[in-house]
Amino acid sequence: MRAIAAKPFAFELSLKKPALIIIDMQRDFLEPGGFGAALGNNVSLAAACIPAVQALLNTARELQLPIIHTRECHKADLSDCPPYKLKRGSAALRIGDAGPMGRILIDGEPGNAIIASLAPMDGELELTKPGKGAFYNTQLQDYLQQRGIEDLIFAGVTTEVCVQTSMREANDRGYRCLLVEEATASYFPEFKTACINMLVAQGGIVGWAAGLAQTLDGLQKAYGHE
Ligand code: TIU
Repeated sequence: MRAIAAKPFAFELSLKKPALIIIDMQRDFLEPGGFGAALGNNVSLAAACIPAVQALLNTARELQLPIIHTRECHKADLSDCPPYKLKRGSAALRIGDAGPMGRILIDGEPGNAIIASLAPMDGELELTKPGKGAFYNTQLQDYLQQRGIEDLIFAGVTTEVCVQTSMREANDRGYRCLLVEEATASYFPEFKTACINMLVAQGGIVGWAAGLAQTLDGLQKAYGHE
């Protein structure tokens, strides 16, 4: 069987390749001085997943899977940022304020870039999103439908915020979703564990979760040496 060993049961791989969607591996969330740190978090906890995301990305490139990278960001005039979102977090450093890596969470600023080791390559979609979910106010649904993509493999940060929101949005739109456990991280390890348990509970109410080794093995067996 072409499948990835996963929870709550095997994730079958069809002839149509799944897309890899990497959520918000941007400096804002992974390096000191960005939005994640401004919210009071220890960003090294999120950065711990970088090597696993790299391994997944390398395999997806080798096997020519469609690849999508998202960035959470707002327009320079903040017209796409809800007032409540602006007011939350630390008063000292809010969205749009000047920080050590440029204006916090603003499209095009140095801190908003995807980290160099995971930088998108030609042919990969780099998707800006104003919300936590990757479908809200973006062209993602059109992009996936135009290519007939039915299955999504998720990685990125943070597990219980942007990754979970995007996975739930995708599940409601009919995509089968697999989250790769080592390739996602949270500032709160206990939230990551609870989130994965929630997603796969009740027979996979939102989707599947699998280890990195199982995912790479399943993908190689299904799509390698074609
Ligand atoms: N704060 C937090 O955990 N996450 C976010 O604000 N955005 C994403 O998850 N990308």
